[in-house]
Amino acid sequence: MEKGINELKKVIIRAKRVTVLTGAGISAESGVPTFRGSGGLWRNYEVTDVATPQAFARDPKLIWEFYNWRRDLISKVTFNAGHKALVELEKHVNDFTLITQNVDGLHRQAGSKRLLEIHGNLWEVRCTKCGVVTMDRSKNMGQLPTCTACGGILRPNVIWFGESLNPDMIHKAIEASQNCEFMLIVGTSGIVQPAASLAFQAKAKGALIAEINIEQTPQSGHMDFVLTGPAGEILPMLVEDFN
Ligand code: BJW
Ligand code: ZN
Repeated sequence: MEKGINELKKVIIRAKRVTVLTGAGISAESGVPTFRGSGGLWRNYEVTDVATPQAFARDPKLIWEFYNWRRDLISKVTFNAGHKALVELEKHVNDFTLITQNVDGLHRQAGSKRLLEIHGNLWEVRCTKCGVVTMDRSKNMGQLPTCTACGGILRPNVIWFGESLNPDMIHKAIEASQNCEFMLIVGTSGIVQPAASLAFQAKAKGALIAEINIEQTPQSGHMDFVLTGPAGEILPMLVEDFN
């Protein structure tokens, strides 16, 4: 691992166009549970049971219970050394984009600016009737929150399975992936599309790609660098020579 890290540090210190893609693993050391792994995500539910428009249509109170649990949990945690290291990287690189699949808001809380939250934000709600989007940082939105403007049922403003990503957002993410010279993939299982394809789009355009994860993923074999370990330990090592 040591040799890999030192070579990677040389790539990063020289790179002018860098794109980073993060997933749930970067927030794991803050205490935010990841989606996949032993035990399921919440109670006995898998993410595919609670993060679909069909599940919300069937039982919106249950889905709000899940999101209220997430809101409460995330309100009690803070960003970690991994999030902070990416803020340092952003300061060092001319052309930098951070694409995150996470909805927890911890990258912004840490100070990241050039950020694309491609799966939305847990702290925003959207009216299912009039479409208005509002920020609401309540830890508990109640059983079935409604829109103050039209009375419609509110939903979390996040992207569920089967839903399209915001076209402008995914366009920018693809552009940042295709135009970078180096892409860093942190803490994602690399199975949810279209995010999972971004690393391959970068590589197809000639970028070097690197993965930081505590375990191997289906994408590991395609990486130019694989650094195995916690993001909160490895990311600070990558930026420790910046002044
Ligand atoms: C650590 C660590 C530490 C732990 N340090 N690492 C093409 C082919 C097949 C299917 C599709 C396709 N295109 C679209 C689909 C369907 C679907 C899809 O991808 N399904 C797959 C399951 C196959 N995609 C969609 O529906 C997307 N929409 C779309 O493409 O629209 C057009 C379309 C629709 C339908 C058909 C075709 C086209 C939308 C996807 C939305 C995903 N939404 C969620 C919920 C968001 C809201 C919320 O948070 O509540 O997003 S699901 C969930 O998964 C969440 C995550 O952002 C996402 C990715 O998960 P992530 O981040 O990778 O987390 P984990 O838990 O999986 O992995 C954590 C990793 O961290 C692990 O590897 C650990 O080892 C590691 N780790 N601790 C470093 N300390
Ligand atoms: Zn409304």
